[in-house]
Amino acid sequence: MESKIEEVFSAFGIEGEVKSYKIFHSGHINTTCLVTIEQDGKEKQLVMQKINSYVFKKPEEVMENISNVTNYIYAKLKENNQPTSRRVLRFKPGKEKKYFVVDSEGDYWRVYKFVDKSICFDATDDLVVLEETGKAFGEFQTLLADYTADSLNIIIPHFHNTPNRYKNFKQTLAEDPCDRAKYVQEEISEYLALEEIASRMYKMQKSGELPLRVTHNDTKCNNVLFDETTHKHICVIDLDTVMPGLVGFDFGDAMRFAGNTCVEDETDLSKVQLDLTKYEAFTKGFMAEVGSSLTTAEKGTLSLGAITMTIECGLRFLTDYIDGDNYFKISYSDHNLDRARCQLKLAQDMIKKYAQMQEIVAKYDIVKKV
Ligand code: GN1
Ligand code: MG
Repeated sequence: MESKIEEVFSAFGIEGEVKSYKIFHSGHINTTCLVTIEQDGKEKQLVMQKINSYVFKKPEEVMENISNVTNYIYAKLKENNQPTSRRVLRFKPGKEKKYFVVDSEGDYWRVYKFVDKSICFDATDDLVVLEETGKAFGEFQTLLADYTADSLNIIIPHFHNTPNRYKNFKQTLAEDPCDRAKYVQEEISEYLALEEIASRMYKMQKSGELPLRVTHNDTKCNNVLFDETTHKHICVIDLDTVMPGLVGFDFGDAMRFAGNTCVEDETDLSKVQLDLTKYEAFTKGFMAEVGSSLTTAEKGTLSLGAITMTIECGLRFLTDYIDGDNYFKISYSDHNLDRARCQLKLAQDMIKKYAQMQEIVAKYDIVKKV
């Protein structure tokens, strides 16, 4: 890694002596490294990331979206007389004002300033942190409300097109390249039984019942930075998949990840369920930021968004398991299968708790209460 840091930093024209580095392991896609350098006697921290080219076929388009969106948020904060420091990621421009460099092996790298005194949570039981997470993703929506969604590059076509995810799943199953389908017959039929419910929101969008907005599309709680002392949210990170999408999917993916009583790859399924107190805390924060600008249909499908995202993500894990683990990084051989089983259990529990989830959303529907 040392020589790669030297190579990438020199391509970016970053001067100074590399003091130390630390590799982060929480993301499933990109390789992320925190680098401490000394510049003019002062220590400075930078985050260096290799963009996964299996997942992101056009890294230059990823960086075009990210630089445009972060520059837009920066300008918006200024316009609203809000502080800009730490509130949005700032990427280093490389040559020709492109926000990446390509190394000798053809890999794409980006670098941004580490947000000082920030932390992120891979999981949390702290309801205040969950409410702050809701605020962070709600605020992200609000800041980008006037951004022209059509101008964004479509980074991964059909990313949250659940019917298409089912189509890919069935194709992979038919090919069964690693002869693994025989081990997961039960999971396969349980996921197939959920196809109709998981496809509802996509159909509602297609028929014009749900609008497309600029969405984050990967709203895991570890994609929010918090102040290390106050635990207030600072900004949203991991902007790779910012694209037009459904607000219910941003809400829902957040609850898939942070509303679970367990981690995403919990193997003791008796522990896996939706924690309604976590769901309520997140909903409170999210609705306070963005609730008043959502349509009735959008508010009415936030809970369904959580069910949809949980099924879809689990199905993607199962597809990748059957395909031979090409997409998500894994730490052991059945990792994707464990993730898929955990999501299935969570989705089934959400379906049972649907009425309570809807009541919680209604409780924080500000417009209705006025
Ligand atoms: C991936 O990059 P990371 O780990 O934040 C994935 C998401 C999944 C998530 C599941 C580009 O996110 O869609 O929901 O794993 N990102 C991409 O943990 O596929
Ligand atoms: Mg990501």
